[in-house]
Amino acid sequence: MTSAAGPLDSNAFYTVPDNDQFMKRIALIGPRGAGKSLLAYTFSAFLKHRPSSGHAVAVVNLDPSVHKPAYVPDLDVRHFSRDSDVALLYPALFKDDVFSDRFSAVCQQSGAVLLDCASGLDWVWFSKLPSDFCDAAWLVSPALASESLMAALGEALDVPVINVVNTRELFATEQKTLSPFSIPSRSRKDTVFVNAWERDGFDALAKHLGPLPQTA
Ligand SMILES: Nc1nc2c(ncn2[C@@H]2O[C@H](COP(=O)(O)OP(=O)(O)OP(=O)(O)O)[C@@H](O)[C@H]2O)c(=O)[nH]1
Ligand SMILES: [Mg+2]
Repeated sequence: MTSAAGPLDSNAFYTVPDNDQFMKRIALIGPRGAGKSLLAYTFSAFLKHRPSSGHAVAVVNLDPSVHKPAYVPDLDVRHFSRDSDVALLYPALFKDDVFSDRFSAVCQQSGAVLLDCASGLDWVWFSKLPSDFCDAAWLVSPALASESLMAALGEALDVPVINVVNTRELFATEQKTLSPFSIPSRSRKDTVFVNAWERDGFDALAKHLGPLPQTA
């Protein structure tokens, strides 16, 4: 993806979902403790119980280091490897025929698939999730991500990226101000505020999946 745009046109590097396409496979990425796994659990439960969802929801654990996930994964990276260096693990995993087959089977049986990724963002640049494994990425973070970070993630992952701001209530105002993520974003189209614990903001988040495909 190339662009002659300058820094003020960072939106050119990533595409915000415009809700005309159903985003089925969502990678939850972000810093340690931002609430990716809790969100995977509570948001998948929310979708499952929402009458209009109409489809099963699956959660794939892609965190090899997790001891005891809050949910029962439909597919679990720990059955393939416990190598915590995901920059090395992910490229091998996505080339693994057994994993690929099981992932495809989970996707076929599910309306939405949440991929609960390992913490940190460094691996994104060294071993991006192949875009044939995910349709969009949700950056779960305790404060607003900067335009430049969003642009960099969109460019690296080559899928639409939105910022899901979670655990915000856990941080003091001073910390929010000092956070490197707190540069105000010009565009709010790509930002959703949730509380994974209280299950707040989930209706707005579900809209970012786009309209459900029509079933025959
Ligand atoms: N109060 C509150 N606690 C939260 C929220 N989201 C997550 N937590 C808590 O924050 C802690 C970390 O949440 P996780 O879901 O494990 O975070 P994670 O991003 O998966 O963390 P890693 O897997 O280590 O990267 C847990 O104790 C959660 O219960 C939230 O919205 N509000
Ligand atoms: Mg986690």
